[in-house]
Amino acid sequence: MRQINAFESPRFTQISTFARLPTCNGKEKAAFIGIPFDDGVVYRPGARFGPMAIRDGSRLLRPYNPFVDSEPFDELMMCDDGDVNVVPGYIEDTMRRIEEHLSQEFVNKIPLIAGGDHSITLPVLRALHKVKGKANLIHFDSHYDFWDTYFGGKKYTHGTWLRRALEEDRVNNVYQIGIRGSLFSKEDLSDAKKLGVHVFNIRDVKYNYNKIIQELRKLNGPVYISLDIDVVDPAFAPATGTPEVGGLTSFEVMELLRSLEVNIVGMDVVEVSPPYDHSEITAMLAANLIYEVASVISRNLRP
Ligand SMILES: [Mn+2]
Repeated sequence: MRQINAFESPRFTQISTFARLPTCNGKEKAAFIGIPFDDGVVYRPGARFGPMAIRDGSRLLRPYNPFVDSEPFDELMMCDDGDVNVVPGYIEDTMRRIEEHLSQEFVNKIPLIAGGDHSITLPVLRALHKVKGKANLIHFDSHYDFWDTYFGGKKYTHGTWLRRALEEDRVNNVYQIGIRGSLFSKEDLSDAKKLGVHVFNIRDVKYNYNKIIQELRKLNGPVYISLDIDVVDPAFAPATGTPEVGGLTSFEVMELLRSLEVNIVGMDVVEVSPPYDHSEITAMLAANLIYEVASVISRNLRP
């Protein structure tokens, strides 16, 4: 058993690592990594505290996932690789550090990342592209995140990372799931088409669930999952930067993840802002979503 034994050492004790797993020593197949940066936000701050809260929210995770029939911690020899050294207040310096750090991780590990705001995903995709070539992107979010600039030409925010990734040709097919909420204008809808992004909005998920599952199963080649916690309804995930009402339940997003029979090479859960949380609701959900994806990865890797 890789976790600290909960029958000997109570779950509220010991140094906080993800799921009370050991720190990494190099041989592992998957690693939890924190990227505690939130200077890309345009509304509520606080996602810099995401990795800390998600580690604490993961203390109840147990080794066996019965719904995926998987023991991800053992099968992936999962470990906690600490945090990227971000530079508060300096987004471009931070992006360089993230890219450098993740370029090492992607070589022989599957990174399971806790953000941070969504601006961190651009340098992660740059690293992934550099190491493994272009991957498909499954993007769970209530927002498109492909706006061009904010505040007078500022190119790097948590609402622009996807447009930058597309401009830089870092990704293959992009599927967005759970999109909803008010938009800046009707043109946002046509921009999705122009950019070649496949959009499944919240109604598609609620009314045509099986069609989405079938579409995603057709994805060939490596897949990166980027999950903004605001895809989940604020009733289930209140602690986030730009909440949108009328979203997925925590069960629905877990089932969507469990259904993915694709080659997942990495993932992130971003935009968890603990100062807005209550009773660890959002942090526990984020920890469980990382656990579900790890479970699915180990199931899919089995011959
Ligand atoms: Mn969002």
